[in-house]
Amino acid sequence: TNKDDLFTVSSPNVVYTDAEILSKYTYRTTSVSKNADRKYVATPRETMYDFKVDRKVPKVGMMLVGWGGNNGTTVTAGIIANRRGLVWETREGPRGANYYGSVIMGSTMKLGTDPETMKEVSIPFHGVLPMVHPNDLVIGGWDISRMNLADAMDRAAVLEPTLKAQVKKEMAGMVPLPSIYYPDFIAANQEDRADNVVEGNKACVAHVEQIRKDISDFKSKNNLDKIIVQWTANTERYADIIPGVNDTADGLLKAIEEGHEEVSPSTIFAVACILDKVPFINGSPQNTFVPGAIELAERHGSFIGGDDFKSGQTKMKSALVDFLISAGIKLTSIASYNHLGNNDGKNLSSQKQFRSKEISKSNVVDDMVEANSVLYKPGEHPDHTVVIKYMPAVGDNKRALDEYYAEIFLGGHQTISIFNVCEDSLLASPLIIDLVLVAEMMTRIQWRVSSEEDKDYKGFHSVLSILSYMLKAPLTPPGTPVVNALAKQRGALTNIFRACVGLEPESDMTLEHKLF
Ligand code: NAI
Ligand code: DG6
Repeated sequence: TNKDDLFTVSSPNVVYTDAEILSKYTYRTTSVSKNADRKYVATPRETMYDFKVDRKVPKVGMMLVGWGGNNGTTVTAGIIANRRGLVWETREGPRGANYYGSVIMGSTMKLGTDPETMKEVSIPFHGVLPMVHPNDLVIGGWDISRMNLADAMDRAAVLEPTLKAQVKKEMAGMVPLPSIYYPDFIAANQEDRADNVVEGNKACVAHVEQIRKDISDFKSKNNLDKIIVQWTANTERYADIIPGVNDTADGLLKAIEEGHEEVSPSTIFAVACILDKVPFINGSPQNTFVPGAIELAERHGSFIGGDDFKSGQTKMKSALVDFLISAGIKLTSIASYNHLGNNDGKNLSSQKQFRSKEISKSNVVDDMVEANSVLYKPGEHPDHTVVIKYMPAVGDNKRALDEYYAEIFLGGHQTISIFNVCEDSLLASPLIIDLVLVAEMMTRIQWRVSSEEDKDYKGFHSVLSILSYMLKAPLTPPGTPVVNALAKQRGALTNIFRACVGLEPESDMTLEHKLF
């Protein structure tokens, strides 16, 4: 075994070599159909898979689109602070760098139970598979604003001055690459930032090629094994889906060649990454992944993931609604208000960009409602309103107010009111890290059906729905359902990682504590 391994699995189904972890894993599901009497028939099914995990942790570059924004500067300063183990004074005393808010770096997973003490043994999530450490990420990226990262960090007004002072010198040397800017896609109020743009204001092949070149230059300059690109730039408006333009891979490539105006900058970045098999994740709500982009990713076997970081209000919603509806309580309305004063809020004060966010924030309870046919008739939904207001004075300190109104036993009512206040970018930055770490890990996991041993191993589907926990409107492989419920999303992440080392899904049955 490797000296960095926190544990090994002792099982005939798991083999460790210097280069790989090989496991045989039996996946058990229940297939449901209806019989002639229209009654459900549930049939247990099982498939044995071979998983192969590449143990060599690569040197990875994280390239952010929108690097000079609040998230981009905050995550960069945060990683530098962690790498250097910084401590800084605040009015509440000294504070040190940490990765709080990152599932991978800040949470644990139950490995199993110690039969002697009967207690659970948990290990850091980061230790389950051989993952990249965020301190080792080499960071770069693009922004339509030329400001260096130290000044951009001041502009963001998120971090303590005593922390900023310690990272300032290093960040002053970081300057975003020029980016592509099609003014129609983001709010008009962003125009004064755009002083760092590649020539041309609509899609073209030269833009795709420029991004590919930027990525490959960054990779070779920093001697990297792999790059992951993430969109944390402004929320764009939705692109119209036009037959022949962006509904197929070939149509999209042709539309770029012909300079069609309905191809967004984020889709250009996605296409550039897809063509080079560089994983691309969209942290904003717009429909970057038009059907043509998804088809292109499938064609090239490239990883994509999105959409829109699920940081505060929506994360709470996907946990709370899951709890209410699973408790048999009939949620009848959700009113979600936000006000914030950062540049994201300014951009979202424009109607078309707000609309992208309204969509991603609104569709997050559908699966939970649909699954409960006791409480809701087909097509019945709780009322759901999302309001976002730009309030410059509160800066990045977003306020999110939510009222959940529900019907309880015998016609009674329950009202739950939540007031959530915190720096938005301090919630989003750890998600940016998790998305990179998990997406990278997925590039080193391969599988095949055990009974088809003569076949080659292959990667997971191009659309990385395993990233759903971190995202408001999870993109899933075409035709597969979206899961919004937070616990289920975490279960998928946890249990896929466990399967890769031949461990059963995390089970809370604890029969060992009940049957003796
Ligand atoms: P921000 O406005 O501070 O940063 C965005 C950056 O993108 C700006 O520096 C801007 O100059 C740059 N930009 C705009 N168009 C660009 C392009 N075509 N190419 C390169 N750079 C471009 O916003 P913030 O707060 O960092 O958020 C970034 C995105 O993440 C927004 O879309 C936001 O809605 C989304 N998001 C943020 C969350 C949070 O909690 N902070 C959570 C969920 C999503
Ligand atoms: C206003 O809601 C601004 C948005 O960009 C959000 O702050 C961001 O999408 C995070 O949303 P949530 O719902 O995950 O807190």
